Amino acid sequence: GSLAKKLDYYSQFQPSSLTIQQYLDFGRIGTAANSYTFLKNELLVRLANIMQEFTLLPPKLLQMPSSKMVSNWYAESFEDLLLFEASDASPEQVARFNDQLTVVLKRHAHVVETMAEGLIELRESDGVDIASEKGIQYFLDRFYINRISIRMLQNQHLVVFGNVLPESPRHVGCIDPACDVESVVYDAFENARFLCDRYYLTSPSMKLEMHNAVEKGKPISIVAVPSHLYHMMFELFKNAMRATVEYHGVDDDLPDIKVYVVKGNEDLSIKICDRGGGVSRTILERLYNYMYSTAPPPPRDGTQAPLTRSHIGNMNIPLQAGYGYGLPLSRLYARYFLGDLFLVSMEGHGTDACIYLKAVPVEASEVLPIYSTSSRRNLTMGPQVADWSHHVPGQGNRPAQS
Ligand code: W6P
Repeated sequence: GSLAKKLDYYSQFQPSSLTIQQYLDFGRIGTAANSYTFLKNELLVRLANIMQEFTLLPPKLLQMPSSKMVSNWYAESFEDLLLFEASDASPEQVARFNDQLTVVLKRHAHVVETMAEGLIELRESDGVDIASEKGIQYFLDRFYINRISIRMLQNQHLVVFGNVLPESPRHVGCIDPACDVESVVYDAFENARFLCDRYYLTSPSMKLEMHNAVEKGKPISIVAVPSHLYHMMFELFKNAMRATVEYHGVDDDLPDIKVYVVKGNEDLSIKICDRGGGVSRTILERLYNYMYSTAPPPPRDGTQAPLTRSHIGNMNIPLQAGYGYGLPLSRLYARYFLGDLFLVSMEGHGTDACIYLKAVPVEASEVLPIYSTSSRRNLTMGPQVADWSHHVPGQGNRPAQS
């Protein structure tokens, strides 16, 4: 139909990555009409690029009711925005567009939870093979970073040119041009600590060291989206606290969580070190795996005894959906503007979580998935023949495959 034609058309274009500096400039000196003209096209391009990848998911997953719901939301929003394709940038059109954006934002509010339901439905209907799992992992990283970027565009437009209020007079949309990293760290720590105290009746303390290597002795501030930074820090603190309390026990003295924040010429680096016993590399890998981390949220009515394994593992339940996507999503928030998030763990000792962010606003550029032959291959690749050999317990020598 015509929707398929429009999808094909818009997915031929690569999304235009913006730097955080461009977002700032646009928020400061741009006009509503220009923003509207850019956005109505760019949103269609970003939606089309990811909708094409959606269709390449394993058919079994696409048949699940929840996946169908999500896919329908994208189709609806794409169609809603197509209505503005040919319209001019008059104040009336811009106002209508803003109302439509508000509808779209609301429609997509629960995409993450709903996709997680889809994965549960898939797992319950029958097992998931390794190849599908790899494709799903690859897709979800791209899908969620695409979603972060689309919501960023919509939010910026609505705060700067619509009637959504900014967090403070300093903010440009959801960007803080002078984000005080120390206060975000304390805020995230205090809120994680509140949850930890409620669950365990104890919590570790934090030792924070700040080092501004660029302007010695000055507070560290960067151009950033504070909510993204908060999300990452809160998640890492919850994990570090849980590991610390579980490893040492609620009755023992707990080792501090040590945090280092360093601003260099290129990078803002944050390291969060716990002595919570660490995890093996096998388990470390699973922490980023959507399939592995997808569990139905436990009931909230208190029918289960407190402090069972599942409850301990879900200190985050009161504040979020509880699907355990905190870590993979945090890594996407870091990567979104060319940063990164790593975990380095020593089993038997503890874990270091490192976040890197671009300290220079013109270098912090959006990382966006592009629909291409290469993404199609990654999504649809069948099981690959091993090109490294190692012993697999329970399997003898295997005949060489071609
Ligand atoms: C752990 C596991 C983990 C994940 C993320 C951050 C900190 C930690 N500590 O033991």
